[in-house]
Amino acid sequence: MPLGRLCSGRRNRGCVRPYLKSVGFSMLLRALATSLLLASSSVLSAQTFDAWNDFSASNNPNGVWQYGFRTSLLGPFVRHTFASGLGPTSSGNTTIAQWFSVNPFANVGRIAGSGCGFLGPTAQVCAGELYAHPGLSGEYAVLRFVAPSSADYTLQFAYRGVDIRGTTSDYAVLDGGLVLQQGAVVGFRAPDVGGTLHVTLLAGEAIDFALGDGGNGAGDDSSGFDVVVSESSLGAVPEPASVLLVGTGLFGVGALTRKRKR
Ligand SMILES: [Ca+2]
Repeated sequence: MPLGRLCSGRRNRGCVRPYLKSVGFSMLLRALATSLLLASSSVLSAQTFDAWNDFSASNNPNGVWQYGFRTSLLGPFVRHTFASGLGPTSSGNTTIAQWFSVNPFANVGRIAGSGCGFLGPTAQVCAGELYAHPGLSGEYAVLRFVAPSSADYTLQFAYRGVDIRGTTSDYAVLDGGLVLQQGAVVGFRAPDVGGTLHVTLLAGEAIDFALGDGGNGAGDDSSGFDVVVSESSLGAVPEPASVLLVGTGLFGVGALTRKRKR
């Protein structure tokens, strides 16, 4: 059949309607938009975990988080079993909730109030940052993230020294026995060190954010750090519901097309 003149909207007698117009272009757009909107809603619902916001001094494990230490950089992870709601204070303006073990200490915590205060005579800790100090015999204080599901994750982390005499510690991000990234944490509130990593984790797989003594002992090694983990939207595996919804939308397009052909 030879192509005829396309309908212009004014002279429609004997003309050929454009295909998309013929199946109801607005209906097509509506079906596609609905499918994409519903599919994207599952991506937007991907969870984000903020270690400071989520911190608990009563639960360990605490959801996706655990507080503990490694006996060495590649040593086994040991979960802390003792939490202190009130830590040592010297200036009287700081309370800290923290997990630690009597030996090697290796504490992980956060201040209970707002603003900044001193923990001990020289460690300044502020709301919004977690606090850690390495163990006394080379142990690493560890914040552990355990993947709640098999997915791609983005790890955002930053460390800074918070001892006014100048911290000399080091951080490492580990996936089991694999060091993903490490670096020195030195000085007092010098520019943050850290970064962003993208990883694929199986459900139950752990990432450790570890703080060590920098190789020169654990004196004055108080450090502040931030960790936020989020499921990556780009690499996220579509949820079955999303696939179903997209399929439903495409089915709707197909149904419109078939209806027109009859
Ligand atoms: Ca040190």
